[in-house]
Amino acid sequence: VRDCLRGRVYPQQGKVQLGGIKEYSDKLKNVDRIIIVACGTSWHAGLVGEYLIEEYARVPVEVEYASEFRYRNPIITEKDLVIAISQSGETADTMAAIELAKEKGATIFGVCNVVGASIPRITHAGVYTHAGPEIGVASTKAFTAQVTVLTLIAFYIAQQRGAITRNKLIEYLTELNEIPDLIEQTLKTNESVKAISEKIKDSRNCLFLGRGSSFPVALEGALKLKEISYIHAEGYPAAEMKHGPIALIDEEMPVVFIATKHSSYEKVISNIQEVKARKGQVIAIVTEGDTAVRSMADYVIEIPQTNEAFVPLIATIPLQLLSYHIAVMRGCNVDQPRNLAKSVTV
Ligand code: F1P
Repeated sequence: VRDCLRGRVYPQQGKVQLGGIKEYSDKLKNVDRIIIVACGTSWHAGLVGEYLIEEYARVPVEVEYASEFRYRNPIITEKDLVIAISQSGETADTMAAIELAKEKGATIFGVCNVVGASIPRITHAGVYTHAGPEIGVASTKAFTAQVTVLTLIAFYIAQQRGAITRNKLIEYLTELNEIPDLIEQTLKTNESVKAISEKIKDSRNCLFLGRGSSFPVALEGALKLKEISYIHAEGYPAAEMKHGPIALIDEEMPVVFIATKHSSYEKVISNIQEVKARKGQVIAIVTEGDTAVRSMADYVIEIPQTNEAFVPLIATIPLQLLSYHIAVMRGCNVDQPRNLAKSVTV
């Protein structure tokens, strides 16, 4: 994240600089709709981007699985801005989605980790995430870097459109600059996450729930667990639980909540009560010093207090650690999970 922010954020001046996309500042000022296309973890980063861009820049955003988008006949015009996100920059579905949108005249930005990969070569402009090489197949630091870049894009568009005051922007950018330190602090939860992993490592299923921009974090937590430990896991918006997944909850079911002290805190607490009433095991990611969730949950993982906009950057870390420890305890190869390829090029 530090590398990702370097040279891009000037808090004292209230400025965000994002290389190539600066040439499209007029387009960003007037854009009516943004379509984000991606696969897997990158798609989850795109969903976080949707929350942030809509919240701060007030531009409507649609987030599409590239693997589906490319095979339908989507309505795209030259007025649209398409943001393609890919760690590897080689994902065939994302490339096909880009070509389709390009044919229809849309402007395409890429958010990619590998300098000189295929996707940056077929987009009009873009931003490299500079997360460094992902050693394992499952995306981890690339996700954090993608979310960082999307956060900056949201602020940049908000700035171009005058949707955010200069003082507010300075405040956000100053806080964003502190995120690398907060992530380091969050990594200190490792031992307690390992102890929790020991308790739930033999589960057959696991549910991840969150609201707002913590919903994509829940999806990503579930995907990591599936990818590297082969436990069946589902991510849901917490409010959707009562529309189906609640039927699955019993004492065998660990339910991981992202329950930080932000806008939907009270509502998440009532979701936790619903799970406890059905004897589910609750593991909650909470804000440091929280007492209300602690008194209900079976296990809590504390993360530092931060602005709601930056919760996905921090809350994802303990979920990645949780999947990692569970996978190691189950004897799985965390770097090379079965059936998964680093980049899906067909
Ligand atoms: C997309 C992706 C990854 C996943 C796995 C398969 O890759 O779904 O998120 O972890 O590696 O591919 P990319 O387009 O972000 O490189």
